[in-house]
Amino acid sequence: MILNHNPETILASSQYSSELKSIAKKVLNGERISFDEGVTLYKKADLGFVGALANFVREKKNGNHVYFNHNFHVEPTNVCVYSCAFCSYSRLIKNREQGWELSVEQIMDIIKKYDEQAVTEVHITGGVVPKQDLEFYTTLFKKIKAHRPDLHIKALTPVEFHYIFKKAKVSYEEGLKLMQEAGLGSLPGGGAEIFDKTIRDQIAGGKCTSEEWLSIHEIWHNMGNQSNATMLYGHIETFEHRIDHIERLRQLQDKTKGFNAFIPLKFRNKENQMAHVPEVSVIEDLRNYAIARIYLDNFPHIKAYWAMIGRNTAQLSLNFGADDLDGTIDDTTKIYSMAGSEEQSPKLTTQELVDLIKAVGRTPVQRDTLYNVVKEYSDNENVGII
Ligand code: V47
Ligand code: SF4
Repeated sequence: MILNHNPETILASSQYSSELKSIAKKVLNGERISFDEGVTLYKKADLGFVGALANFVREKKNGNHVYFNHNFHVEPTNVCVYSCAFCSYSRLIKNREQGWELSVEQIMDIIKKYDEQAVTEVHITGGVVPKQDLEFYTTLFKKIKAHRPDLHIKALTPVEFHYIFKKAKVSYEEGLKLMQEAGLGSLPGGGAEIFDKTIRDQIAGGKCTSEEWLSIHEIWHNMGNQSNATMLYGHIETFEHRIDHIERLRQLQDKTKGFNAFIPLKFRNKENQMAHVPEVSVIEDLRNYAIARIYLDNFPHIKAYWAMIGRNTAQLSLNFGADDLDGTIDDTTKIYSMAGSEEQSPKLTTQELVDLIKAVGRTPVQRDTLYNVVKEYSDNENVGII
């Protein structure tokens, strides 16, 4: 395996087949690779090969920059009407006494805790319960905006929207418009899991379909807004299913250009119904970031969500296609610690994020949710007080 970020080395090497080299030539010429070529990368290309190509694409798109933001999460409930097999976090509605269900006032108390802090984004998502309906969320968003107009609300996934809008008997268009008017700024990428129906039915049966997930993002984009997209990988899916997933995202992005970041989410197997399924290796995580970077030629950013993958692998991923680490988080999410992530209390200071990025020779850039630059940390510059 060649671990060298000069992609020309790959073309010159006798180690790689002509099939792989023809894919490399396409990537280096800025041409799009096909579904079958994507599958070939997963099946036949080693980490050195996909890493060099992904780094080439990443530097063409984002130079040496690594983005992060100042954010925190609110998880309004961990009770859920669904019971996805991979979820370690939710408590079924019949066991709701084991979970939490926050009121609008309790959430506002969390928001107010950040009054003196320079956070730019609140990320709100969690389980699905009847009480947290359209009225609940529009009231919440209005209150957050009245209290702190500059705080960007990145909230709810199509899983939640589909349930909420159906219950309120409004169309996706009407519902999203009401959410936007109340203060919703953008959509996070959750709930996508894996789009293939047979796998989705097995691991996330009953919640919104892949078509519904894509349709909600399309409508949101057509309203002039932006969002992210995730893929839950490393469980019972095949490489073909992963390419099918990112192919559907690439097609929608061609139409709308509304996605900012693609976020691969590694399946973590602690205390869920799929605990018998082993987790994939770090090598596979890095290959997956790299192939996503190569395939999704129309996505501006690939995010390595450090709270899920761990800060060490996230740092490594910065040389394998990823250019975004998400944010400071401030120990406000339980989804991954409960699923077995090495980050049991996810919290990084600005200085820690900056150091982590500089240690691999990249330039840290603090961004807002929509990737406007807040501050670039050039060499030897102190972070100062945040
Ligand atoms: O949809 C749940 C995943 C997602 C497990 O848009 C699991 O910026 C692995 O979407 N193993 C929610 N994954 C989190 C999410 C997200 C996170 C960070 C940033 C953004 C963004 C979005 O978490 C769920 C599901 O796919 N998940 N359980 C698990 N055991
Ligand atoms: Fe509910 Fe989301 Fe967990 Fe599925 S992944 S059970 S929808 S909280």
